[in-house]
Order: sequence, then structure tokens, then C-alpha cells
Amino acid sequence: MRIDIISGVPAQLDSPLNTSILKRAMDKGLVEIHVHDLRNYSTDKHRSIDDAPYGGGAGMVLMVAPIAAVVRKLVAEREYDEVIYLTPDGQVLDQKLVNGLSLYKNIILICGHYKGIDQRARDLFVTREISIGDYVLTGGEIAAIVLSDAIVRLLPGVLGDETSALSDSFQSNLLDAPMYTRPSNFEGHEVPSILLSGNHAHIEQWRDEQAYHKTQVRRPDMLGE
Ligand code: 6GU
Repeated sequence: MRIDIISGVPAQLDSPLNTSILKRAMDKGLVEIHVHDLRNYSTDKHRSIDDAPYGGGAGMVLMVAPIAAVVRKLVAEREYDEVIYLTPDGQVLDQKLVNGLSLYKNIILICGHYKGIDQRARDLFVTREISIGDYVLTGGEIAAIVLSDAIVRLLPGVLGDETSALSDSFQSNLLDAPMYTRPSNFEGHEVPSILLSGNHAHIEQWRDEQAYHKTQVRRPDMLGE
């Protein structure tokens, strides 16, 4: 899979893309992530990419021309499945949406400022708008990282244990059971003895019960209740 991220503040993407599992997936050739600095596509002599909104009001809006230039360059090079704009007024991201996006070959992610991008860029180029939740961030970069991370961890070969993504909370519509590791006794607080029993059928049954109970208490909406 290939992900192209268009950003006016590409430095915000550096550290997440250069650490941990995202980086390892890129090094293994399982995903290509290309960051495009919007400023390199500015069409005026001051290299500006944003301006005040017509009609007045606070904040700056990303201009349509630089976005048009970079999107047109990319779509001339290969076929894209989606051009996604990250915005708080988009479709709210959930695991089902991530699962669908993880099947694509090429996607473009456009990061906006907090005040957004010119509506004409949305009308002309964007095929899908996604929000990562009902709260407001300063820009779309962090949202693009959240979305990329959620997608990339589903790609075959990215996670060591092939089954671990499938057993996630939200894939099963249940939250995870409590997990424990060494030591079995921490300052008198014991690990549930069933987990030390070696009886895998009983352990699986205990985890199912715990997962169901936790979901019932914390997220009854996930059970349709
Ligand atoms: Cl995608 N962008 C911004 N600026 N804020 C958000 C968001 C995106 N999703 C939730 N809040």
C-alpha cells in the first residue's frame, strides 16, 4: 500500500513516521508513506499556502491552488482509490472504516489547518472526509498519523503475531479482557489464578466472560443494548 500525505506542517509528521511500527513497516517494504510539503507547491512568490477567509473571521484557510497542484501531480502518476481530507466535520473514524481503507492500494491524505481548506479543494478533489472524533485539533496532521497507524497495523506482515490484530478490541465488538505479566505477585496483588493454571480452554472462557462483562459495564452501546 502507498499513502501520500499532503501537509503544510510536514515536520509534525516526522517523529511518528520515523519510530516504532510505522517505520518498521516502511523499512520492510509493506507500506510506502510519502509526505508532500504544501509549501513546495505554492503558486505565489512569497511561497504562501494560506490566507484570511473571504467574508472575514478569525484564522487562516489553506488555498486551493497549492492543493490542486500537488493532487494533480500525484493523480497523474498513479491511480488513487481515495483522496481523503481529514476534518472535524467528516465521517467519524471507526474500526470498520479502517478495515475498508486497509484494502486500498493508493490513498492521498490531505491535512488542513484548524480553519480548514478552501471549499473548492474539497469539491474538486476530495472523495471522502474523515474525522477522528468529536473534539477539535489544531490541524489534520495528528489525525493523518492516527489514521495511517490504524491502517498500517492491519497490513499483512506488519504485526509480528498475525492473529493479534484480529483479536483487538473493536474487531470482535468486545473490549479486551484484563492482561497480566510478571511478577505473579506484586506487593501482595496476585494475578488471577486461572491464568496460571495452564488450562487453555478455561483461560479462553474466562477471557470471554471478562471481555463481555467489561463491555457491558463500559460500552453497552457496542453490544447494541
Ligand atoms: Cl481530522 N482535524 C482536526 N483539525 N480536528 C479534528 C479532526 C481532524 N478529527 C477530530 N478533530
